[in-house]
Amino acid sequence: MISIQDYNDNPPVFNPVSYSVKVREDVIPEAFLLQVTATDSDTGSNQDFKFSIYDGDREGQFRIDPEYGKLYVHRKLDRETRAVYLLTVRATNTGVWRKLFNLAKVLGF
Ligand SMILES: [Ca+2]
Ligand SMILES: [Ca+2]
Repeated sequence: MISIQDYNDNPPVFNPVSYSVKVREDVIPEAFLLQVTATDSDTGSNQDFKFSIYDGDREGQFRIDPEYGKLYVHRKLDRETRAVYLLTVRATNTGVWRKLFNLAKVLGF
């Protein structure tokens, strides 16, 4: 018998790859906004990945749960300071060999 071992040749894939959410400026910190979703077609530890905010949130206004991809408001928003956010979120394989990743866009307005 020959058993073929899995190699990490597939990055996590977002589905969908873009999201949008309307946010009220008086939303309380730690309010849940939306959940991004991704899947990885490898097996074992090669299909494990974590979510992170990759770009678009220099002020740290948002926070993402690394395991489940739930996006939260982290700090109070002020529409008069900034009315639109375009975040790039990333799903990255956590295995030791290859850190494959993909990106998705989240528009908040
Ligand atoms: Ca594979
Ligand atoms: Ca993978």
